[in-house]
Amino acid sequence: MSKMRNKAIEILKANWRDGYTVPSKNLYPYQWKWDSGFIAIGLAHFDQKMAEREVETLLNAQWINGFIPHIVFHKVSDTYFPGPNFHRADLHPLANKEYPSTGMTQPPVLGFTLERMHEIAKDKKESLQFIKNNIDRVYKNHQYFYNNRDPKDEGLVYIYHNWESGTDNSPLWDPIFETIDAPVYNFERRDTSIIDPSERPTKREYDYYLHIIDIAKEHNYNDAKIAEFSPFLVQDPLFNSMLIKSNSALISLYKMIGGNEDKIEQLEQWQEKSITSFNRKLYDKDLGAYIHYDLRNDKPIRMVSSSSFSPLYAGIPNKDQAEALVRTMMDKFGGEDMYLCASFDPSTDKFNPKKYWRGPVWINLNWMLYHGLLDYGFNDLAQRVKSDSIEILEKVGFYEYFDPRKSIYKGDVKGYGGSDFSWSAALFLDLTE
Ligand code: 9YW
Repeated sequence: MSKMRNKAIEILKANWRDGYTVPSKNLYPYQWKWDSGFIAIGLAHFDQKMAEREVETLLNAQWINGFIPHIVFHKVSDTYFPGPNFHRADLHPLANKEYPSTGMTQPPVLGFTLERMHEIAKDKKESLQFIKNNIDRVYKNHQYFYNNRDPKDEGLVYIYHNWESGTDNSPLWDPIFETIDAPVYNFERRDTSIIDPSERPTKREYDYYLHIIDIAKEHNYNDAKIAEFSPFLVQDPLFNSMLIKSNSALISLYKMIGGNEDKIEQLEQWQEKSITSFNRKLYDKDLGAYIHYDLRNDKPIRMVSSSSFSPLYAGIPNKDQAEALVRTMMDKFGGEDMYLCASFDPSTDKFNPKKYWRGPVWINLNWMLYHGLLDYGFNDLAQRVKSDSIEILEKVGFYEYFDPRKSIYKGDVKGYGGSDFSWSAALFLDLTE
């Protein structure tokens, strides 16, 4: 184990770029928002200062309206497409002038990241000071979400692009893309010259991704216009669970540092409303799972993915719902021949065990599910998620995503996507502390 831990630390040090960490050398040469949170948790295990700098650098890229972008393009690189010249975040009048970025976001990890970093920190005094210095910026980010991403005032925020979900090419989005008339773009992908194209999204999928960005750009990334015109507008249980988990973390942290009663009260109001709506709108009793809601076409997306179980991590389900989730997880994802937890329902024909978010196991989702299951007292299943994650990483190394079928782990087998992948290394450190 200690050999693996040393390797994980070595990877994180090699991916460090003076103030932030790239998810994977060449493949992802910038700072990604949700990666950054998970990475900071790993860094905290061996270098508190590095972890703090990681978070601070991301927060420095925050916009005047509280928005935090999904990629911060610190140094121009020609190994990734689309870069800053395509995204043109500067079209938004409140964009950060100093840090070029995208005009979309990613799941709100920073609240629970700060809380976990504080638990890990050796120097609690220093950590407390760090929290005092930065917590309001995270609060402002939550305020941005509730004020700008919830047009019907439901307590549930929307994402306007599949890249905002973090689960880029999940089959969840297929029916939405069928409603969109995207042009055929002429561009040069970089990812497919680094990674086997069969493990990545298709060219046609990229056309949709670019087209949705172009529509947002036509409106200078104005939130109200995006809510009105974006062909992709979804309430995502994973994204909202992470926001709710981060709300709870902010409440605890504000209580710890004292004062800030107004913010605590606001956070508690958001929590109550969000959790009620979440259970009313996103829980599907027949499926025994949480689902996504297509706000643009006003209909539920009745499919089960690893995101369907993420509300466990945020304390959203009641006891009956939590039990139903566990049954669904075991029935559909948990066969003895499978590692938990496939990213998409293995019992459907959309499942592809090799392709990115259409089936492979991802360590960040497993990390959330592990904690969620533990919180609800499903100790055996939590331990299985944890030991499955460790076993895969030990078998093939710190890749980006992994085949859930146990039968293929013989002979010369590898993980998929980028190697020496930062959050796989970081969360391994946290799972095996
Ligand atoms: C892309 C960096 C990102 C993750 C996403 C994952 C992938 C590819 O890599 O996105 O081109 O943005 O899907 O969740 O943040 O690791």
